[in-house]
Amino acid sequence: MLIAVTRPVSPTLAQCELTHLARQPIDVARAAAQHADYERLLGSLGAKVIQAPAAPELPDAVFIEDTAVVLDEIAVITRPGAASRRAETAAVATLLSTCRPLHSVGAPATLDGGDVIRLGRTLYVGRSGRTNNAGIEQLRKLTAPFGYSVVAVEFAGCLHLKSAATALDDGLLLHNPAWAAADSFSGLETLTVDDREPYAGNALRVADAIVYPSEFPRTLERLASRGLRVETLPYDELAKAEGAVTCCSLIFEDKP
Ligand code: CIR
Repeated sequence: MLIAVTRPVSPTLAQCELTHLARQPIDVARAAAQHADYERLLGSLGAKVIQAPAAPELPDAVFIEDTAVVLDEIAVITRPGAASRRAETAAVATLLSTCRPLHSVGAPATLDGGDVIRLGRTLYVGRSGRTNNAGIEQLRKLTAPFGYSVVAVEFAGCLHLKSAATALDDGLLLHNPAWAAADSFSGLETLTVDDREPYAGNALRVADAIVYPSEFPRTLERLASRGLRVETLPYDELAKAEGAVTCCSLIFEDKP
């Protein structure tokens, strides 16, 4: 069965980390309502939604993707690049320890799950303000025994690699070439975002569907005309905290 681990929106969300966005007022109740819709949508797509414990004192806890990289064989607990986010990992580790053997990234490494795109046995890992070389190397060592290869990717202009590109299936990437050069993903087929929608490169695969924000109608059209099954939902309030749809869940098979 497909599991989706989520974490509630914290009442402190407005104090979130921000890197590329200007701070603007966040309506936490509206963000929580959008998050609840997101959880319902994941459930309707066949995932069993498991909520990690609320962490009201951790503003960015809802963006649980950054705390772990869950593969079929192991889960890697990250060491988030933002110091304010490091306390998020403990509860996630406890929860994931019931599903996978756990490994952890240790100092001086930093790694955010939002920088890791998995396509089959290849992990594309963004070198970013959040993920450093040591983080990439530790992930490489931890996953190589299971046949994964790690490809480091340079990008600029956005927070995480997954703000610039995400997998639509194991051979197709949704991609904003303004933020990550196309040759970083050589050999892969890419579908580019509409250049008026720079934030449109983040889509979440859930079973045979793509969960996608309704704020990017032009890129949505490109996804639909590819014949992909796309389920949209409003996501603009969580986006003010620099979050995107992949950030709010960890999705994996309970028994791969
Ligand atoms: C942060 O800056 O860490 C949060 N405000 C947003 C994290 C978004 N996570 C993601 O893209 N994976």
